[in-house]
Amino acid sequence: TTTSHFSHVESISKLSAAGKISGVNAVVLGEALASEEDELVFPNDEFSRQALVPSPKKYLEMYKRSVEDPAGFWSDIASQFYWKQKWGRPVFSENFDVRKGNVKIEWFKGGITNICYNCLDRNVESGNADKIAIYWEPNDPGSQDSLTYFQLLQRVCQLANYLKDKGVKKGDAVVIYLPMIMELPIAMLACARIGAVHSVVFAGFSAESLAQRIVDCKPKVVLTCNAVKRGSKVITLKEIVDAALVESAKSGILVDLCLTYENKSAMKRESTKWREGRDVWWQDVVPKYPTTCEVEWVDAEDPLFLLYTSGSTGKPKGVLHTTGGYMVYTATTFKYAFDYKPSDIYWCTADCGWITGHSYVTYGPLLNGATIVVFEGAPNYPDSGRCWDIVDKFKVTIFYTAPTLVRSLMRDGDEYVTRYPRKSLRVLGSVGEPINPSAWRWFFNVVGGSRCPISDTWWQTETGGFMITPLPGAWPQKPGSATFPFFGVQPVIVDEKGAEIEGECSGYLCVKSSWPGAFRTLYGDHERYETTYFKPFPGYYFSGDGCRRDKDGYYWLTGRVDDVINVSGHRIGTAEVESALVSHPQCAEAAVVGIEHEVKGQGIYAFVTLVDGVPYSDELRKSLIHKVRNQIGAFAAPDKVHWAPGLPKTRSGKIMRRILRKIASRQLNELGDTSTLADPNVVEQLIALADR
Ligand code: 6R9
Repeated sequence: TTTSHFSHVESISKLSAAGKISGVNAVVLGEALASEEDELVFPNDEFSRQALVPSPKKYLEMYKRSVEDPAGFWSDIASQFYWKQKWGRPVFSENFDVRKGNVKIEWFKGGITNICYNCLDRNVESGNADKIAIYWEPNDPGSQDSLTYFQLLQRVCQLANYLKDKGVKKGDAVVIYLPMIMELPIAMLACARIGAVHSVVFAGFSAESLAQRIVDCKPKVVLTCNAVKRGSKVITLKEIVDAALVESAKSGILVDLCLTYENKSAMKRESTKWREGRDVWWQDVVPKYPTTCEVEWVDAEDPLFLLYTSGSTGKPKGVLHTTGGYMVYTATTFKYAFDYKPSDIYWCTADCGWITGHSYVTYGPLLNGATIVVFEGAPNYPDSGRCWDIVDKFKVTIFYTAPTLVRSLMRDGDEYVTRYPRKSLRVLGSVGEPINPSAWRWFFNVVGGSRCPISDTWWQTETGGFMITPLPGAWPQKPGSATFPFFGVQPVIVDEKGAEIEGECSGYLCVKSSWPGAFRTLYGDHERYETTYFKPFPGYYFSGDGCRRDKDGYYWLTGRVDDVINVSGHRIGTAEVESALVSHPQCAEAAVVGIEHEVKGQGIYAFVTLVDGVPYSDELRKSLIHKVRNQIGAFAAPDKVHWAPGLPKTRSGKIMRRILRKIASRQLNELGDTSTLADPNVVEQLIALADR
């Protein structure tokens, strides 16, 4: 039955009937309340009146239909896009239950379309040809660039033609290793246009991580640039690609084309290391190609992209998204969760190397014909006011970012914000990790001038788009809560045994039944897909997150329950960091746990056991950290290395992370029962070495 999924809806209706959701202007009730769950922030009337979903009642209507008649609800929306051929029947089919056979999800199967066509050609033809698609802000302030929808289409077509000419065909993989320059969304769209499967690798990943991904997806081409400036640093990306290609060749994967964009402001081509025959300058070849390019029409279930993400084992997972469902889902979630209107100027600070940059820098907004801002640099360069300088410069109306940035700007002080008027802002967004109530209030009061609703969007690489999110203006918010499910999403909270719990409760967050944006498999490893996501709680998709539902039905995400750490909104598997550490010749064993971190949300705390006879030193500590930077990327560098002559293990040899977490957070009187350890003395020893 679906009745339990409406309990949250009934509860907002009750609040509304009690007159609580009406003409009250936005206020933060604040500290005097007994619990943070009682703090309600009301939308102001003026905002609600113009909102796409102006009331709980409207949401209730739409939500009910979306779960009672998903096929009808989603086909109505899908019909607004261009389909060369309409999808068949059924609109979707799924097996979500591993006990009944292989997990399988399909939406709009038989429908023939192209997401690039829907992002660009469709908007150009409907009168938006001269509308700005992308404003580009470089690392160094003072200049800018932009492309209209028509110009963007032309650039995309030129690259698509080039790739086709070089033999890239439908279904081929293309690896993109680029910073936030316009060529990054251009590259994604060009792949989509010709049916190639892009795999964007965040340009903060090391050569080894890049090589690992290249070996897994075997691309025909790698697209990169020579270098990028981030803040005052120059990062030579091409050299990282060179090293990665040497590495992947060792596994027999040879890439014979590396298209390199000359990012002049960071580095001139003369200083770039070059491999004749393999490397080609983008600017020398791409502009010579025609500015129109026929679309490769694909099935709704043909793959669109692969994006690698961390799991609880060392090997990253290639999350695979297909075309039709992803298109419909990202466009719809973008529109409603940000109350998008054609006059908006939208800026998402995420990098296209992560899922947020796929769904909500590129596809979702462009499908809506939105004007987006793409920013190359660092948010605190030249100073902590940079974001608000950009907001004022482009008159940004919707600003979507991560709690880690909010907390770091909050620490730098209000003056950096209040120096700028920020009058254009009307909606704020948050993603990547739970936003703590105090950061929420600062974001709301100081950045948003107490007038902009905050969409705290809970979702994952795997979900493709928003799952639990506020709809601005529809209902009161609670600082720190992602509020209620998006249309078509049926979250459930289950206990350890996998039984659904109703009403006010805490447990594991799962989802019942599919939604169009769901990932369809892990590339080349459908078994791991089933084991990781569908076997833990049969009948459901398991998110890996813990969650609480309060008395009013609001959802509060409480963080990962697996061996994944969330550092500044980046997902890092403890096993990946451990394997990087033990690849250091002087490290015998490593155990990594997450600790609370004021700005990053979580920090990385590594316990290391050295090879017999090797003394622990400051130099060795640095070289261990260096190893992780080299193997994964700077963002995964441990914040603290703790020398551990021995690790707390059970008699069967399993490391007891629970104890390590307590030692790492110095909660030494909460160590619990240590009597089952093979050697209980190691705990005392670790405590004694804590501050070495
Ligand atoms: C979109 C994205 C997914 C994990 C997810 C959860 C955490 C993301 C959140 C949030 C609380 C939010 N997460 N958004 N937790 N509130 N609004 O970040 O994807 O990189 O795959 O990470 O991030 O733990 O499971 P991804």
